[in-house]
Amino acid sequence: MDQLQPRQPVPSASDTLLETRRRLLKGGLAAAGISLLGVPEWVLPVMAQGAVLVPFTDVPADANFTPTPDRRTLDTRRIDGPITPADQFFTLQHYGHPTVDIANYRLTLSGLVERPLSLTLADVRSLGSQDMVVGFECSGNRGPLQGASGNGRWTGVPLRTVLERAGGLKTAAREVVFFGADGAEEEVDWRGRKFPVTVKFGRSLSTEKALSPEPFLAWALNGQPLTTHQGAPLRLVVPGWYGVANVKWLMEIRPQQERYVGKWQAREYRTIKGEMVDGVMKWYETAIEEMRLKSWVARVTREGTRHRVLVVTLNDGTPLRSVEVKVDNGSWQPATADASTTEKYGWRFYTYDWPNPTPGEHTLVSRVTDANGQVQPEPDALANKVTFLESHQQAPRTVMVS
Ligand SMILES: Nc1nc2c(c(=O)[nH]1)N[C@H]1C(S)=C(S)[C@@H](COP(=O)(O)O)O[C@H]1N2
Ligand SMILES: [Mo]
Repeated sequence: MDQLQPRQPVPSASDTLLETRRRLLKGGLAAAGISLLGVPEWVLPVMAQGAVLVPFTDVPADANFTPTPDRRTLDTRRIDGPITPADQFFTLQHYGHPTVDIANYRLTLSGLVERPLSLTLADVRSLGSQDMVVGFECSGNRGPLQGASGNGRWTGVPLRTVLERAGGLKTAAREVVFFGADGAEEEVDWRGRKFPVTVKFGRSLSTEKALSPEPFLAWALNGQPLTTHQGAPLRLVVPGWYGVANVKWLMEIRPQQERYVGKWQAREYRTIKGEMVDGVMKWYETAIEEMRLKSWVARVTREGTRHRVLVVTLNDGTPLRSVEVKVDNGSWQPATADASTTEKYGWRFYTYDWPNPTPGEHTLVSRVTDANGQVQPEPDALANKVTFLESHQQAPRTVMVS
């Protein structure tokens, strides 16, 4: 998996991030994409009238968010409400967009179901319909912009209802595997030999998770049919889990007895982390499942002399106890929960009113604590996590107050 950062305009030797930062520090705001009035041109229409963005110095003001077919990240400084519009929802996939014949679409239930069958989209939709607000991020999402994250209202049917339609699972089933329409011919390594295999994007859930009430098959986002980007016509959504679980262009559901160890389950998406056990460093390799407790500073706005910090959180659905913000070397200050974001599996917004910041550069960081007393790790607490997935540590940001 490659970098999930926004694509910057190709930098010339003199136009690096550091350079932008230096220009900002020198007060050359126009050069950094700020208009003469001191108002960034990309001020949010949705921010309170007269509110302006306080520029971050850890990303260029004119960072380029032009999407490619395989990568679209959200400019999180422009978040304008709890629901991410479908055309701004981050998207990524590993084999490009497959061609799915929507008119003749069939979802196949194979393997250890009592009655193997295939369903049209209308069949699936006839099983029932419910809405759920679910936010998720790619497990590769990380700072400073955290753009591989989104929050939407999904419409679909519980997975277990669909499994029941196939007569339920045979008792031997231990996992349920989900395959997308996308894939490729690949050389799969095994003991130093390579085998040509047609690989489909696949992920599995334990039968216990698959039969739990939450996972569902979705055909709509924010009231509109899924677009190709979002996995039309049908995708899996596993609330509280990292994005990789949410198999798009879903074609086949296959309960099986064996552990599924396909590439996107067992190899590409895993965390390798060292932990000291009795004074000895031990290495653990784990799968990517529930989202870890995370918060991040999305933006700072100024309205008159009033400065406000917006913090966004995501986790596995455990209720939250508090969110706090720290400025420079100050003490942690409580942030206020936004009443518009109370969904269990959705983004939660918190705001912190920053009293009288002095002109100049400041560092801001947020931390979230859940109802079990679990605290978001310190910025350097995950140093022994050598793969960048699950980067949920506190993420300091720098802003320039004028
Ligand atoms: N079929 C298929 N589903 C997929 C993927 C993929 O490559 N193929 N990528 C996964 C990953 S890694 C992420 S982060 C999410 C992204 O979902 P989105 O594009 O709707 O934001 O889709 C997941 N589902
Ligand atoms: Mo991902």
